[in-house]
Amino acid sequence: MTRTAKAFAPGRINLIGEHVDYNGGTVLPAPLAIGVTAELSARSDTMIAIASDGYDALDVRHLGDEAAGGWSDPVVGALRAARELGLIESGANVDITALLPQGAGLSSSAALIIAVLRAARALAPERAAAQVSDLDLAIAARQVENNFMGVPCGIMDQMAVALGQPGYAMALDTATLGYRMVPLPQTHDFVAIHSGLTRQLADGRYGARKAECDAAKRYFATENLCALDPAVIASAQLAEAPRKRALHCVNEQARTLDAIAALETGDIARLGARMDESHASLRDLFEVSLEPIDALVESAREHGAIGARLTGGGFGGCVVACVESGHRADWLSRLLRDHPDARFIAAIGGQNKPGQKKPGL
Ligand code: GAF
Repeated sequence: MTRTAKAFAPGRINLIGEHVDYNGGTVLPAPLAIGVTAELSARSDTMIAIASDGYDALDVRHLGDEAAGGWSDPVVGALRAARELGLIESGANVDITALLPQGAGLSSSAALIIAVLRAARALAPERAAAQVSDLDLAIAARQVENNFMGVPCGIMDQMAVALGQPGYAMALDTATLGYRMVPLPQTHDFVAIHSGLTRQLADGRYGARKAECDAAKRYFATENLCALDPAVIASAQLAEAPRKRALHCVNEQARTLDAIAALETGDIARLGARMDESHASLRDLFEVSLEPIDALVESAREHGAIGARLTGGGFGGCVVACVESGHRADWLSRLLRDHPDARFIAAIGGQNKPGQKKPGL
């Protein structure tokens, strides 16, 4: 009988710390309950047969294939990585169930890669599987995106997807990969709302921002833009774009550290203020927002969110809003009434904590 293994990997929202994970900074992502499930069965040849309901497609590839620029690249890349990690020797039949929208800024690509890697690990002989930790999977998944798919992303998404825990945000120092789990508040939810605008990390705009940050790194001779002194950036003889990106990084780092402290001490108003400032900086200094997203964020606040911002890479996708749990349903219906193109995707924290008994039950 052919052995099969099934594994799940969640999407994530990032509460704060945007575009700093490839610039030496700290981020605060949290896993969602929705994500991607991969079912794998080993084949004796080197073919990869991929079926996917969520992406509504079938594809046949080869383990030796290079990236083709299509939806199945993450699967091929993940299986090539699984072979390098000693988890598989040949091809596989792969069945993907994806409940995560693509191009929404919720790490659908990292979730797909990690789900396939986890399934490959579950299928592997015990001795081989024991050699591969969740951290190894996160690092391998980033390499798949960077080196196989050609997406120059940082490490936040893969770490959050591979190591995140339901009910917690992950305060992650992307320079050292040190992290600690910070419980989400019982009183508030973080809600992901899709703006209705889809974007792709591979479309060049993310890469352009990365290149501008690299120019700033070269100018200041540092790998860590987040540790620079803002006064030094302000007085630098640097082109406007790299200067603005570097300034965003320094300020975002300070905001993120303050937001983590606020979350840890239950100061939700302060956390919300940092989220608002983060959005303004993504709009004005990092320039990855779009007018309809600014309007959605603005409206989320007007309807009572404690804080709201773009989440993920930008140029479309989702906003995350922090809302009092008891007011969420009402807040959501008013927001969606004003923004017919927007839609609710997921909420975490407060009353949604897995395993948490509802009051009165
Ligand atoms: C995308 C990338 F994949 C992440 O690495 C990160 O840079 C994020 O955009 C922006 O913070 O999700």
